Amino acid sequence: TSPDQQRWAVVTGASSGIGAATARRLATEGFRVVMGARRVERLERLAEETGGLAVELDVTDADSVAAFVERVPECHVLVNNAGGAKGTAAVAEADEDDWRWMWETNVLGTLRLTKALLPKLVSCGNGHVLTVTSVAALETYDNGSGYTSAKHAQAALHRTLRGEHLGEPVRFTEIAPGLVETEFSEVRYGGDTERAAAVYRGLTPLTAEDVADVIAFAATRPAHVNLDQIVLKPRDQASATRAHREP
Ligand code: 8X3
Repeated sequence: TSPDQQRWAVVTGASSGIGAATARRLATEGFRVVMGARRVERLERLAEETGGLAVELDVTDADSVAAFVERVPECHVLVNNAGGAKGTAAVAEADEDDWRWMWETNVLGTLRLTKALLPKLVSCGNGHVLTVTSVAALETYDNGSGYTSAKHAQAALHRTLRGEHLGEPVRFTEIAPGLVETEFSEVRYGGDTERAAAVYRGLTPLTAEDVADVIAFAATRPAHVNLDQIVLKPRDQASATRAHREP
């Protein structure tokens, strides 16, 4: 690929799970991938493997975002993947620090990266923002309000961009996965691996690669095709709270 044909992708939360799988997958599609995450040593391994760039990024920190964006030469695709859940308290027992972390990573993180990279996404002539939300952006459930509210807000921000940039050469795709087996549940349950494993017990969850496949598909459509919203769940999951599990 000649340098002027080289397409650049930015993936946040790229050190593990959906982010790492997406970085790998976009590299095989011919993108040069700038990978951002706090755990930079993991990124460096991935960068070596994919020929991409590993850059430390904390999406909750405006200075870190500014330094990260400085290192991004061009941006055709932005995958807003950084985020997650912490805690399972009812609203009546809500932990403000958990809420703040969820809103900072999922909502303000997406805002910061998108805002900083939009000029590059538009000026490249064929930009694409893919935001990984969740079925939690479409539904609410008991003991999940910190996360479902953050995902609803992140999705609202993402969907608003579709109208605000109408007429500009930039596409917007929301990816809303259900049960995907990653470090997600371990983080939600504060490192309780037993509890985390139980989330995926008795069914075949999606893998990070399943989601990366869908992201890559959306990102490789012709420039006039905008996949607005893709919801993907395991076959045995009907909604955020309803799954069929083998005993
Ligand atoms: C993760 C899916 O069902 O735990 O985003 O909200 S769920």
